[in-house]
Parts: sequence; structure tokens; C-alpha cells
Amino acid sequence: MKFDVVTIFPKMVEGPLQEGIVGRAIAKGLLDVRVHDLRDFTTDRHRVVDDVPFGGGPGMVLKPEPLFAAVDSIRAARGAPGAIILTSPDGERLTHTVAARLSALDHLVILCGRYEGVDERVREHVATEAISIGDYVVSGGELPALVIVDALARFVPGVVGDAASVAGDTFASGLLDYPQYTRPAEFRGLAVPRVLLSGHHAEIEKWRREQALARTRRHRPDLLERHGGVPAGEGEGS
Ligand code: JEW
Repeated sequence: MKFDVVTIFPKMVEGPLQEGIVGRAIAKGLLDVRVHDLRDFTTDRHRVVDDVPFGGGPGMVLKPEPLFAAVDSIRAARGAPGAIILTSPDGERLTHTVAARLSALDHLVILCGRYEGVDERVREHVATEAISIGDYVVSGGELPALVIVDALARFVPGVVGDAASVAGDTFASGLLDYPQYTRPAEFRGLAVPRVLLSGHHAEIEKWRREQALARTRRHRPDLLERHGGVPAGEGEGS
């Protein structure tokens, strides 16, 4: 899968991409992520990417010309992408379902906004969709772009070593994860739940299911409703 990320802070994006699961996938050739400095697509001596908003108001807006030029350049080098995503707080919320849909595309361009946002002509005539990573404020589109690359990459075959790990992912199963423990079995007087040390696999499965349900009910009851409620006989009891 190919990504082209356009940003005024290329180092902010390149660093994290070299680490962890995404870093290994790039090293293995499963992902090809190119990061482009928006300033390289300016034509003025001072490499200006922003300007004041028409109509007044606070802050600055990313100018259209460098963003149009960056996408033209990416198209010329790599062909037409399957989608051109604008990161934006008023885009479609990134969910497991949206990530799965986008991960089926072979080539994505991600445009990182900054300041008060980007000229609307970019959104209307360059971007094919706008994506938000959730209902909180961040300072620009770089962290959202990294979240999008990471979340989509996990659906690419071979990126996550253990396929069972992807299938069991919280938002694939519809439940939050059960609690995890590792050695030592007792640490500073804190014991691991006995059932996990018992070797009774059916008991362990039952305990984990109960824990996952209890956590989901407490922290994310909306997830249970979306999946049609708790199936009969699968509650954690009273
Ligand atoms: C996101 C790109 C570019 C946020 C989420 N937040 C916010 C916000 C900003 C400017 C004006 C109004 C609200 C900051 N910002 C971005 C925020 C993406 C930009 C500037 C973003 N997903 N994506 N939750």
C-alpha cells in the first residue's frame, strides 16, 4: 500500500513512521510512505504556504496553490491515487469501518492542514474526502495523518505479525479488551487473578469474556448497543 503525506512539518511525520509495526512494514516493503514538504511546492522566495482569511478573522489559512501543485506532482510521479484525504476536524470520523474501507485502496494521498485550516477550494476540488480522528482539538493534521496511516496499515496482509491479533482487536470484536497480565504472578503483594494461572482454558475464556463485557458496559455501552446488545447467556451474571 502506498501513501503520500503532504505537510509543512515533514520531520514530525517521518520520525514516528520509522518505529514499531509501521516502521517494520516499510522496511519489509509492504508499505511505501513518502512524506512531502509543502514548502517545496511554493514558487516565491520566502516559500510562503499560508495567508490571512478573506473576510477577516483570527489566524492563517493554508494557500491553495502549493497544495494543488503537490497533488499534481504526486499524480505525475505515482499515478492517480484511490483517495485524496484532507485531515480536518469536521471530516468523517475515523472508525474501524472507515479504516477498513480505505485500507482496500492501493494508493492514498493525505493532506495535513495547519493553522485555521486550508482554503476550501482544496477540500472541494482536490480532496476526495475529509477525515477527523475524533472529537478533540489538535494543532494540525500531522498527528491525524499518522493515526490514519497506522490504522489502515494494520489491515494490510503481513503488516501485523499475528493475524489473530487483528481479528481480536477491540473494534473488530465489538468489545473492549480483557485485562492482560504477565510474570511475575505476584509483584509487591499484587496477585494475578488465580484463574489465569489455573490452566483451565474454558474457565480462562469465560473469565475474559466476562471482563471484556463488564469493561465495555462500564466505559463504552454504545459499543454493545451497536452490536445488538449482549447475546443471551453471555452476560457476566449478577
Ligand atoms: C485536524 C487538520 C488543521 C482534528 C481532529 N482540531 C482542530 C481545529 C484546527 C483548526 C481550526 C479548527 C479546529 C486545528 N487543525 C486541524 C485539526 C486536522 C487540522 C488545523 C484534526 N482530526 N483532525 N480531531
